[in-house]
Amino acid sequence: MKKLDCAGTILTFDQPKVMGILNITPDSFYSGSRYQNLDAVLAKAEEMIAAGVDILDVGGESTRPGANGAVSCDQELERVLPVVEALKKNFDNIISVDTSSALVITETAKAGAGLINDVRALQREGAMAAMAATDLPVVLMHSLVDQPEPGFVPHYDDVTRDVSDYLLSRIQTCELNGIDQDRIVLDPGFGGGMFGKTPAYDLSLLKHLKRLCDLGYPVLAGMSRKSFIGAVLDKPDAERLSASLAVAVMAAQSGVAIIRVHDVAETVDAIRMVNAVCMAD
Ligand code: YH5
Repeated sequence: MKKLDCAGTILTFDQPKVMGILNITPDSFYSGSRYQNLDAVLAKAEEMIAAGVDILDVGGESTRPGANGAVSCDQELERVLPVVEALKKNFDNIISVDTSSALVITETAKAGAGLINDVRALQREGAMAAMAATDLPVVLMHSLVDQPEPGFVPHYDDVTRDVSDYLLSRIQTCELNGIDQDRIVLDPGFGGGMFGKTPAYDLSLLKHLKRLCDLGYPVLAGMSRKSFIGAVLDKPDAERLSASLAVAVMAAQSGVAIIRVHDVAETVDAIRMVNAVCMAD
């Protein structure tokens, strides 16, 4: 059975765990005063916990298209650290930190984070060493691009194989740097242009997601409301919930360990239902 030790809390994956997206970037709901912002994040976290979330994913550097580019590590830490501290103080849930920065990894691990989620798979300067110095698990996500550039057209011969090969090579580098295999979570990095995929590649990755799960590591899938859903349905973010649940169910059936979503209550119900069927005779 795949499992993870998240700073003393053991996550088992008899059924997929739900990770709730707690966006704290200014382009989401930054409303002036830091306190107001912190209160809003805590209220959102409380709502997710009531809905059955397993992991709270805190992100300070917006990777969303149209965001104001890279923020400095200091700014990112300034945004993320108070949130991690407040979550730690108020709740018992596992806190995941969505970051690529060595400084943010080190400081949030000290503050009680249970998991580091890096869309750049520890490729930023110092991130690998900072990660090795903690005991925490890390999500290694595949991305072809460091900063999304409009007009970039990615190409893969076999997207699932190319993504697997990349992630396996990152695991090797982790091992050489003192990060054991039992701390690793893999993520194919759904997300259209942002992570160097087209909608067609995202669909193919989902169709063949079981191949990634069969590598033996816990796999995280982050598809909630993303652009490949928009491309299929021709609908804006706000109208992608039903389809997000459909792909979450498919990911669950493929054997993923963690599903990263905006809509926790709905996803928890969907996964519970999948699990009930899986447990039937
Ligand atoms: C991920 O897949 N994604 S940030 C655009 C959207 C909706 C959502 C157009 N961090 C991932 O969530 N971490 C992000 O609608 C992530 N895996 C992991 N591990 C982008 C995002 C989003 C972007």
